[in-house]
Amino acid sequence: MHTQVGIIGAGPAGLMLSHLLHLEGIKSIVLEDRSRGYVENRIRAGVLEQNTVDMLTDSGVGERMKREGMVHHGVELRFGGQGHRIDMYELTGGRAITVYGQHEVVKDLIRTRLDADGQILFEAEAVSVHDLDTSTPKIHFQKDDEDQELTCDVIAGCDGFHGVCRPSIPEGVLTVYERKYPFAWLGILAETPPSSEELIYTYHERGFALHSMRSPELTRLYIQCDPDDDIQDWSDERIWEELHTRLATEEGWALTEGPILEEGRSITPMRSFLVEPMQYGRLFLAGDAAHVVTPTGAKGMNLAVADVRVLAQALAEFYESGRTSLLDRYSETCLHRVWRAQHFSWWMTSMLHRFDDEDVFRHRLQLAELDYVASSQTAAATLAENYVGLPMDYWD
Ligand code: RFL
Ligand code: PHB
Repeated sequence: MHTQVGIIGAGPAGLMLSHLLHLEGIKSIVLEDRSRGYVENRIRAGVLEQNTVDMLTDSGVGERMKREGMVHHGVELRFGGQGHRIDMYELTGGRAITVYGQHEVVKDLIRTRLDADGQILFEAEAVSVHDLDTSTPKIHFQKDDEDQELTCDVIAGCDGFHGVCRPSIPEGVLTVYERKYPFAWLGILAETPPSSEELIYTYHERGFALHSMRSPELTRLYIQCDPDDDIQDWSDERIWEELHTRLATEEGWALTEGPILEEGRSITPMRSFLVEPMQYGRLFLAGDAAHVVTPTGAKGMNLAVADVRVLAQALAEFYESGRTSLLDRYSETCLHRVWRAQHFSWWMTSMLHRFDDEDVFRHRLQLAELDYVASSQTAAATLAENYVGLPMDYWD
């Protein structure tokens, strides 16, 4: 089997890349370990920054998002029993976020690729990658219990944090940056209308809580928990009690409860992770395969699609003229944005989570910082412009 670009992974990065390449007349095959049903129902991110919305719209896959996505102009910071609205729209000269589930983006991209006769092989596990430093790299994969080989000009490693591509790069090539945090997020999806029109990021003595949503009927909620917690130990009653306590306000804000859906229940450890460079020979890493940010900044999926936009443009130049100037700069170009997002995500995480109960000084510093962001236009503008996403040409 042969194609121009062999893509491993049908998450937002791999699917968007395949779609953008198709628009440039470049052929690709996507190999995905899981079934179509699995990737289309995997509940993950929900916040699209303006760049992502623009990219989906401009490339012709934004129609359902425009109809069903919820445009938010503001976000709330809640601490000390009080809410403080950050008017992102006003502070950024008219930029906003759109709340639309990652799995909905994945569904839209899969349908668009298949309608255009694109090749996505589901339940095809890439086992190993070979000849990365030659002009004919190869992917060995298994489908229907058979070993198969895909040869290509370029491999795009869009296979997420646990994929096969990054570990295949020879030792000594990559510099790894990593930070683990002493907490995790317990996430749930509840069948109940959101209790607020906008997202609420809460800092409470008992830990972080986030009120988000997926639709007018579905609420997405997260609470900070211990990374070693067993999900079985979190009964529905305990989850709701903790959410009520952390999200409570002095004015008596009410959180509406509803049945918790099994598919949305998860515990996610917090980590910041990044490798440099994001390339080795003809292998290019994109999205979570190259970097993971803490979810507090809502940047992971947005970075994944920003990476592949850079990669698609570089590959377009390569196939049109044989030049590799953009491909050679791929990693450097992406890493400006990735490091900015790493910092923003780390900052939001540091400001909004309970670290050490004994460290009262740190707790007071966090409150002082929140107070500053909530009351200073300048500080609020920093949060707003990062949250809605810096424009794609910001570093040009
Ligand atoms: P993905 O989505 O992990 O896709 C990788 C795909 O590769 C497949 N795969 C393989 N296929 C074939 N052969 C192999 N050997 C393979 N190994 C792996 C996998 O099955 C999978 O389908 O990576 P991608 O495309 O880079 O996308 C990254 C995003 O998924 C991720 O960054 C976001 O979900 C992070 N994230 C958030 N990002 C946002 O932008 N906004 C948010 O609001 C947001 N909230 C979140 C989040 C992630 C969370 N969790 C669960 C980690 C909230 C949470 C709780
Ligand atoms: C979500 O809705 O899943 C979500 C929203 C904001 C975040 C993280 C996750 O920062």
